Amino acid sequence: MFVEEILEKNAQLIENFMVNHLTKEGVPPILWESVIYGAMGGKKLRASLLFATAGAYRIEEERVLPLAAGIEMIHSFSLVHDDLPCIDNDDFRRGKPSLHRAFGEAMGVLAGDALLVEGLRMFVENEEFLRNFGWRKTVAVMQVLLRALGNQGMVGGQVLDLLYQGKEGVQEEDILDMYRRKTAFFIQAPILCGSILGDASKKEQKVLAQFGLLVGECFQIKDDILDVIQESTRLGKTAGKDLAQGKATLVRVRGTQEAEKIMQDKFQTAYRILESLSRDFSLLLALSHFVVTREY
Ligand code: GRG
Repeated sequence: MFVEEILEKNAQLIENFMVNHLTKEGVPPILWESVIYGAMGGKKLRASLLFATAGAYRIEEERVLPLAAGIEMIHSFSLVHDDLPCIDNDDFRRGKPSLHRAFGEAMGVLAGDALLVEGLRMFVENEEFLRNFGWRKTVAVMQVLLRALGNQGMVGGQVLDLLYQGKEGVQEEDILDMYRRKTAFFIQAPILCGSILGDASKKEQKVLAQFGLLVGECFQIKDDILDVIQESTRLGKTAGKDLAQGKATLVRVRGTQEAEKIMQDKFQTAYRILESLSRDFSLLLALSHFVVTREY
């Protein structure tokens, strides 16, 4: 199966799980509808990274589905809030109007909040997940996710993104630091979660952490390149926004070709360090290759 087919199959699995497990009872219909709207669509890459890592430790997809769905809901929350008028002000996401355009700004805020909270509940309150992995691993996984999202992670990264906007002379290292926080930590997180659930050795966890961070950086650099070279319809979101909004990006300071080269170097390093482990991580490597070759 090609990587894109695997991604599609996994996306279907995740979306079905979300629809079937997100409680409707006692929830205002507009909230349920907008949460589902925000959670649907997209590549569901982070879920696939978790499946691939857990799979390397012989954990079946079904057993990590609640966590995979939760991670994707949390990721969807970040996109919904990112699109709000007070942040990136985008009307288009995942090939459809962004959530606040479809349901209004207040629902953009509230459905975003719900995606974060219900995303955590998706696995923390799942009896089978708790039975399979126990409290210790469940808390460890939550720590990984919350650390990636917190003030030193995604929230802090998003703040830096806003502060650097329209500013001249932002240094390359500051941009890469912002990429790590805003994006890379939450690409690294599902890989770390898979390694924790799989009882990976300390050495394997360290290598997977380095690998995940590099792939996460590659993901954001590729995102910036696509913003310049790809069309909105293929991206499912508004292309050319970074330049229009004066965003500090690697493409802006180094140009598209140089940015591509920096990304390829990081990808090669990531590939080499993961290959140094004797376990079969071929699916994880294939997904990381997709990250740097993707067109959307
Ligand atoms: C974490 C509490 C808390 C707040 C979040 C709004 C915000 C603060 C952060 C925004 C972070 C963000 C949206 C970073 C960009 C990362 C990025 C390029 C996402 C696109 O991911 P894809 O391409 O999206 O995987 P799909 O639609 O495929 O799921």
